[in-house]
Amino acid sequence: MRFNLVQKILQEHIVEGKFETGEEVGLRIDQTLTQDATGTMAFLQFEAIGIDRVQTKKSVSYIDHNMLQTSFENPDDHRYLQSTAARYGVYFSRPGNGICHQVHLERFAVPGGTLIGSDSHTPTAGGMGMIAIGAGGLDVAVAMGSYFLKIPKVMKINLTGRLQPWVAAKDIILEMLRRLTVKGGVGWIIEYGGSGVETLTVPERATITNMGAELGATTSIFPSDDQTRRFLEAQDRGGDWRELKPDTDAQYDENVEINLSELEPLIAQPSMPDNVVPVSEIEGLEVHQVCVGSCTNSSYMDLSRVAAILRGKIIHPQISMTLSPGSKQVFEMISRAGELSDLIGAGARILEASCGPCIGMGQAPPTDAVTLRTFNRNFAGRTGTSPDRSYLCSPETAAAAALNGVVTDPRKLGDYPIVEPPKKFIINDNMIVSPPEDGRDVEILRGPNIKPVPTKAPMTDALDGELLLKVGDDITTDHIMPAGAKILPLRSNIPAISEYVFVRVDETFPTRAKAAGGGFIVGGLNYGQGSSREHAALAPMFLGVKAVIVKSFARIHFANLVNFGIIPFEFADPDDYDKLNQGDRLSISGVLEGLDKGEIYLKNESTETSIRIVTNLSPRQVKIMKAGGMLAYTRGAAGN
Ligand code: MIC
Ligand code: SF4
Repeated sequence: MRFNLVQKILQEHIVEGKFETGEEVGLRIDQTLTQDATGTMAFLQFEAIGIDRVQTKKSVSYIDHNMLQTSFENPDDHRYLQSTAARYGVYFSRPGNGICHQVHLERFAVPGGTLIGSDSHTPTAGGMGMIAIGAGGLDVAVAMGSYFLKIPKVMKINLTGRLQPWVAAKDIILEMLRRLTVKGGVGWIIEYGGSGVETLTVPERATITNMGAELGATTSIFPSDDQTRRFLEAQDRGGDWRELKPDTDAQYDENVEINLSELEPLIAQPSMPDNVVPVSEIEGLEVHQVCVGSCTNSSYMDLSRVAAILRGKIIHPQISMTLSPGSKQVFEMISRAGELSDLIGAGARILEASCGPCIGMGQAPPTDAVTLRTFNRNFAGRTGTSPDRSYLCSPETAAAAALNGVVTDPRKLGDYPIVEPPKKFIINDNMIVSPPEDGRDVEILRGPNIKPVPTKAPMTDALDGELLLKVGDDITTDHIMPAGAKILPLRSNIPAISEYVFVRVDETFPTRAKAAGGGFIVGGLNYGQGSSREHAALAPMFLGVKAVIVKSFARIHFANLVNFGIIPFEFADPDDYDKLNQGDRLSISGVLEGLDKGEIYLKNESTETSIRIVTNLSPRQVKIMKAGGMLAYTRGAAGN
């Protein structure tokens, strides 16, 4: 048998089940990561499950999202997370140390390992040859023991040729989004191969695997080769290297060809990452803000190149440009190399090493302004301004616009600055706190905004209620549970955050849902794409949402709905979507048997019609649904 890379790593980690595409298997998880916006909930649930210490080789708790401290909530969460890390045997990355994915790539990711993270961009570590998967906080809490995954199909992307000057790794993934769309990766793991791979450094590969999340892919992965060895040696981690490649003639479920030499600078237009066109097509568009950073493009090489482009020049007077380094290591490196001075000299506004503007933690653009961002998501309203005009591009394209005040094909800037990968990074892990050998005496510090996790009663055999909201295709978790500086501090307080469910779609939703005593939601294709935030399931559950009926689901949100006892139904016939209207009275009887059979009839009492709806649940997920969610199920299984 000839195996591809994904199959090799998964097989090494299977602890339960049969290795077959579509089968659910239990995997041994080597590492986990959590971040502060999802981490408080993950650790509250970890506490509720009642495990004494994490069972992974390494778990890391990062503070990088909720960095604005306009009141006590965020700093209280940081303190809670520092204390839970010490209590349960988890490494703690202090605020200021950087964005989880960048720091994890630098200091923790290991070729051939498995990583589950409570953030959808966890696949960034796939650039290091890891199987790295984003999941909801509760799944990560449980994964600190074990994790279940349906074996996805594997798509091979064969890269040939070499990127031309001013064309970047970001353009490769934008090209993938242009071709495959935000739904194209659902149900797939994407494995990169071909002669073009060896021309890409690990941080460049990480830009690509990071944004595989926008394709909806379960994860993306590169082989571990000499580039990987050089990166690890430069990080003083040469001992973590191991060569990993697919067998010759390994089989894939689909093959895609990309010739790197033929790519040109690309840009995603508002408000979807797959709305991609060549930069040259929209040249001359006036720009008002440029933001460089985020877990997609904040490596040392990225910032160093931007500094080289801006050196000795001044940012266009109409533009406000921000720059957020991905990590303390990156920050220190650009500082010692003098590149920070170049950036400051050119007028860039330097922010701390964190997610910052990417998640709407400040730097909202002005009304009607065009903002160019090196980030991965431009979903409507995510900038903090609504409506917004947010574009996604490479650091090179962002820097060109920053100088000219209009969208500019960076190839017009002249000589491409050569930036060599560092032979040695500055290594200083003094912002990573190791847990004590025995944390049982550590006191867990809780602020007043940290409320217990709401739970749900076991599933009942009959459900009825109002169709509270009907939405279309590609609804993101940013639509369902918006983020931003105002709402994010409520992540550890479900009653409070539930007041914001769907407000960007319909501000009356929370009030109506509560008045109706809960009900149903109907949606189109790829429902729940985007982030891993389980709040997009937990808060609707708190408002009484019983089932979501859609044409298709995004992977992580589907799992989160299961975890919180909301039934994820799909239309057997997608045309039946048109037979349901907001405000209709719906009912389902024989739910428990329906869950076993995977199909059931939904009665529309208002029109007196019935339609067939189906579930795509594994036998384990059926048990979770019946128990009322994962917490109840796990506690039951552990006898707690
Ligand atoms: C995002 O980019 O949307 C986030 C914020 O990082 C989320 C996690 C969250 O909502 O806390 C993600 O990508 O999973
Ligand atoms: Fe942070 Fe943005 Fe990356 Fe999410 S996408 S982890 S908010 S930098």
